[in-house]
Amino acid sequence: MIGEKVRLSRIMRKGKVMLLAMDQGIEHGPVDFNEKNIDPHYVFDIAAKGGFTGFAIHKGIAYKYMENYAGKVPLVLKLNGRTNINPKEDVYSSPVAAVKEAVRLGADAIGYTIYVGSPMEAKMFHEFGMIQAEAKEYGMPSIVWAYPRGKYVKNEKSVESISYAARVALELGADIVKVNYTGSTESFSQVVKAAQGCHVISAGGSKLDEDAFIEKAKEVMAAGAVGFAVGRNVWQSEKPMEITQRLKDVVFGK
Ligand code: FBP
Repeated sequence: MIGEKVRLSRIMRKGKVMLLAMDQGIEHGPVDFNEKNIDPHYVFDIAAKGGFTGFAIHKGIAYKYMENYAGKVPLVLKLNGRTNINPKEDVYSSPVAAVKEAVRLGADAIGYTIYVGSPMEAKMFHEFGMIQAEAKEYGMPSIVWAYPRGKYVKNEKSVESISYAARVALELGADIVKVNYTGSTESFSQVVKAAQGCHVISAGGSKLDEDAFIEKAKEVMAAGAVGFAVGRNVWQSEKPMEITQRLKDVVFGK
């Protein structure tokens, strides 16, 4: 569908993706923020001036701040969310926004988290299925944050469980799947293989030493992934524009 292609071309530059994520306020709480980055303007500025191919946020932030940044960075609207106060055993992310709101806010993609293997998986599959069908009607691409998580998942970091989650995203119709890195190029290429054409991007994860983060980025790209959805490693950095440039060099090539 033409709308989907047009929107995807804004999220994907030269076939690569570099999203800045700031949904941690719901997912982890304000504990992730400091004096500077607690202000959404600060992080929006990094997204816009840093040339990110998208900014992944919840609707409350989008309604209050997006008008200042429209045309400067594409919007990826997260349509579900959860806090980490709830038990991990039957982890569930609830729909919190509608596809129509994403359209109204001028989003170029929707983001949706699915906890593969959770006892609540069936509900999340159903809700995503309905939401994604509606997104398709608007020509809106979808990016699935696919996490193996919940009491039936033996090891949420194993290559097997992350490959399974990536495959689930393909089968559910996601255009892009965001997974946690498996720790080596060799193992991550198995994840990319499992996803078969559903473009794989890696999470940034908790803040690393900056050289170590760039090494990780090189391994991710060498595995055939198309980029990142990164948050804390950028906006928790003392020099966010510098780490952004280094990451850009890895993702898009110098
Ligand atoms: P980070 O780069 O900060 O890890 O952000 C990526 C992300 O997917 C966020 O979009 C999301 O809030 C968070 O990670 C989820 O983390 P967790 O695995 O702790 O639930």
